[in-house]
Amino acid sequence: MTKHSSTYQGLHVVVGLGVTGYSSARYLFNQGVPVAVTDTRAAPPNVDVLRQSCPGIQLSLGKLDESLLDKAERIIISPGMPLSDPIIARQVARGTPVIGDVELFAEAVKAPVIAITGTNAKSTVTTLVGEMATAAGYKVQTGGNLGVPVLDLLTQQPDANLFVLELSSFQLETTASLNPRVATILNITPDHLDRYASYEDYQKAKHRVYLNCAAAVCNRDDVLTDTKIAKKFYFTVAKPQHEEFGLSNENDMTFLAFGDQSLMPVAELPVPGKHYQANALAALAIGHAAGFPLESMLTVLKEFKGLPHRCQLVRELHGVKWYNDSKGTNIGASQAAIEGIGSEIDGKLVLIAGGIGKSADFTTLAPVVEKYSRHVVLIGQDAQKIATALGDGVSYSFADSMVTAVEQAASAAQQGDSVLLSPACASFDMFKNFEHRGEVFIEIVNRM
Ligand code: UMA
Repeated sequence: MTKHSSTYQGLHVVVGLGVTGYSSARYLFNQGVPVAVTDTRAAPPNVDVLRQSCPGIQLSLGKLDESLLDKAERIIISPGMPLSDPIIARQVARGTPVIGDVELFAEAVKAPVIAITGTNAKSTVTTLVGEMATAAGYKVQTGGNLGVPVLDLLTQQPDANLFVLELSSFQLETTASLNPRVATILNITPDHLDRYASYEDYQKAKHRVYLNCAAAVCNRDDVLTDTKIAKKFYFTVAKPQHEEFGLSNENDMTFLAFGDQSLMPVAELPVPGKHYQANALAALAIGHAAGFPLESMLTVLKEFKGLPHRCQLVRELHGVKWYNDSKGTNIGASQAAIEGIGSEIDGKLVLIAGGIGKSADFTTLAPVVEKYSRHVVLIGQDAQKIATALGDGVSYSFADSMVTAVEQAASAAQQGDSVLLSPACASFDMFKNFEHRGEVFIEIVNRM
């Protein structure tokens, strides 16, 4: 049986003072549990707000404080810190429990949880499912990797009767007792290979989402998402089998479908692209597994306009559409965006890509870039590496700032084309985060 957090009353050392570390420290402090924080950075975020909200809390900055960690009954590690860090690995070897904020949440939560992971589309699907839950009458809290840390969700609406959580592989590594009502892996493609020893290790971390779940939702088109859980639901972008969500064709029109029942034309979805149709089907399958009524889910799908930084139309200028897909932080995400938009326009794509490539193999992106793009403008730390991987079949140029990238894209684009910022990379070499990268792009595009 899982021990409740109240079983542990000794010192809890929080590692990291980002969004998660701050949330965890404050949560434990307010529970009256002894808590201290350590961070490798000399000046991490949230120092001032932590001191204000948790007066007297012990803070040890500039490196992980081993003597403090040695005294810990439990360590609460932030998702950005790998368990393989030698100092953390030593604590694990000593037998000190090392858990994440999601495990603390799991120990305290009373309401059912829907847990959503996947390499891509998890923010969009989590948001959709959250809105479907609201439409079905739940008092729902939606968050996790999406932005609001899970412990804040718990405290901000104590009478919530459902939680819809986006979980990253990093968070799942340190979570054991969430026992979700419904769990899903939407898709798995290579990502974070700078963090994991192998692609298989990354897959294993994702599969932890299914631990003790009551029902699983799997992607019929991606065998890596499948699991042996008995109660299982599927979605696919092919024709669905009995009790599956998929796409049907009637009179030259494509419909979202459930088994042999056509539900609504995809043309009524306000967000374009096949990749978004897969997201809509995944959300329907998750909602169905959770018992939401179909009609209210379809109403949500007809109204949902998509998330910012996710294939977001910024403007149309001189017959060229400009899209911000700054959330494309890995190859799978950008591939979906390039195919999704590229297959629907008459012209070609001009792609702006690059940043921190996280050791990914960019040769896998070459075929889709070659098929849909007229030109690629490369930015950031791994621009040269990406150029080499894309090969001779692709026209490309380098830009050392977003302003130059936009200028180069504008001169390459022809009427009927679309310019797509979908970097396939992390942003931290040039920007604070992917939101910042997207906002800078939007501002420059709107100034043209
Ligand atoms: N760090 C240090 N020293 C430390 C602790 C952290 O240098 O002692 C660094 C990490 O290496 C990392 C950065 O600080 O580069 C932030 O790490 P963090 O664990 O403090 O991150 P948080 O601010 O708590 O944000 C995390 C998620 N970020 C990561 O997992 C890297 C956020 O997801 C999430 O919204 C937030 O918790 C709330 O749950 C962002 C993300 O990029 C969007 N997620 C990755 C993804 O989606 O691919 C996993």
